[in-house]
Amino acid sequence: MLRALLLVGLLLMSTFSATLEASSMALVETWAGRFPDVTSVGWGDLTGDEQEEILVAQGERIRVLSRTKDSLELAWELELPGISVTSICVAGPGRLIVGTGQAGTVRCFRLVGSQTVEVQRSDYLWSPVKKMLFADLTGTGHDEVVVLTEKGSVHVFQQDENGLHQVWVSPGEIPLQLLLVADYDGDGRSELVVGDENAVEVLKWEDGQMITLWKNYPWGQLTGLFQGGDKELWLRTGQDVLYAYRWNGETFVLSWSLSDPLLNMEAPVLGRIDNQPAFIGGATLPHPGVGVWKASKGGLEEIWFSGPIGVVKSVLHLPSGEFLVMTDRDVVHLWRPVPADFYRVVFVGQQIQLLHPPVERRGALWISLRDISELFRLTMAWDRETKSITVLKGSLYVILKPDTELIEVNGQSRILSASPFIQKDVTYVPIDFIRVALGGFVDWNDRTRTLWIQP
Ligand SMILES: [Ca+2]
Ligand SMILES: [Ca+2]
Repeated sequence: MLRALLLVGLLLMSTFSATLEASSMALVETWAGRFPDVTSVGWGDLTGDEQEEILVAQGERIRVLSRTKDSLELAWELELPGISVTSICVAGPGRLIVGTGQAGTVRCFRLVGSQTVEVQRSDYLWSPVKKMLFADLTGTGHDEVVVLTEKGSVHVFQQDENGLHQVWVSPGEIPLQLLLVADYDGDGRSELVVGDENAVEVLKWEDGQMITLWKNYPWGQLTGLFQGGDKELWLRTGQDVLYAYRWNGETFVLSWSLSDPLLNMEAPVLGRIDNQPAFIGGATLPHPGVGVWKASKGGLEEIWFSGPIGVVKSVLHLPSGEFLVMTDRDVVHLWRPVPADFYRVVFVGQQIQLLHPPVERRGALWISLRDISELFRLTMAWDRETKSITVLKGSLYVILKPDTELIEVNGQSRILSASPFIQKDVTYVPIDFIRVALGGFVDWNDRTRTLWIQP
C-alpha cells in the first residue's frame, strides 16, 4: 500500500516538477531466454578461459550458455538422466557440482567433451537441496561444499578422490532457512552463518568441530542474512527492520539498524551500486519486477525498477557486476548496471545519436523537440506572448505549450500522456508526441533501453 502511495507521489512529482532528480543508474537487459520448467540457474568458468558461463537447469538437462560480444549463446547441453537438478555450482574448469531434488544428493561431474561423467556423490540427505555454496571452512586450502536442504538441515562436505565426506551436519532441532559464508575474523577461513526463523548463529571450525562464535535472537522473524561491507553482518526481519552487526575482533556488536517498508523485497542479493551497498531483488508492486534499492543508515532508496517481468525467484550477482534473474515465467534475464542516461535510439532501422539525451522518469520517456524536429524535418516557431510552440510540416500544424498535456493538431485538441517541459532551455515532449502529433511510430523498451522511431 505504502509502495503504491509512493509511486503515485512520484508520478505526481514527475508531472509537476521538471527538475525532479533523476536516479543515478539503471539496469539494462542484455539477454533473456525462455526455459520451460527452469529449476535453477548458476554460473562459473567451466571451460577454463577465465570467462564465466551461465548454466540453466531444467530438471534432467543443463544448458550451458557462453558469452558472445554482447549477448549469450547456447554452447552445449548436458543430460543427467534420472536426476532432477535443484542447484548448480561450478567447482573449476570441467567440474560441475549439482544438488538434486527428491531424496537429495550432491553429485560431482567431470565434463569429457560434451558428456558428463559422475566422479563423486554424497549419501542421501533425505530432502531436496535448496542452496549450495563453496567455502574453505576448515582451512585445508580446498573449498568445502555447504548445502542447505528444503527441510532445513545444513551439511558440510569435504571432497577427495573417493567421494564427498560429510564433516558436519546441523543438529536439526529447528529447521534452518538461511545460509551465508564469510571470513569475519580474517584468518583466511570462512565462518558459517546460519539462520532459522528466530536466531542467527555464526559458526567456526575448530579442532575438527563447529563451535558457536556468536548467537543472537533479533526481534521479529529473520528473513535474510547478508554480508554488508567486509566485517558487517546484516540481518533482515519480516517486520521490515535491518540490523547491521559489526565484528569488533572478538564478537559482533550492533552498529546501526533501520526500519523501512521497502525492505520487503523478494530473493534479494546485496551488491554495490555507485560504490554504495544496494539490494537487488524482486517486488510485486506496482507490478512484478526486479528493482534496485540503495541501502544506508538513513533508509532504503529505490533507484530503479523494471517493467513487469514476473515474480523474481532468484537473483545471482556475477563477478562482472551483472545480475542473473530467474522469474516465475520461466524466463532467465541478464541485467547490467548502466548510467541512468544510457539509451539507444533506432531511427528507420539505424542506430543514431540524439543531440540531447532523452529524459526518463520512472518508465516514461521524454525526447527533445529539437531532435524530433531534425528527424522529422519540422519547422518550429516560438510565440513569446502565448508561450506556445508551433510545429509545421507541410499542411500539418501542431501547437503545444510547456506544462500542459493538451496540444492542438490541425485545430483539433489532443492529449499527450504527460506534459512537455523546458529544462536548461531545451523543450522536451513525451515520446507519444511522435504518434499523437506527427502520426509516426514510436516505442520505448525500458528493458533494453532502446527507443524505436519510424516516421
Ligand atoms: Ca569459460
Ligand atoms: Ca574466519
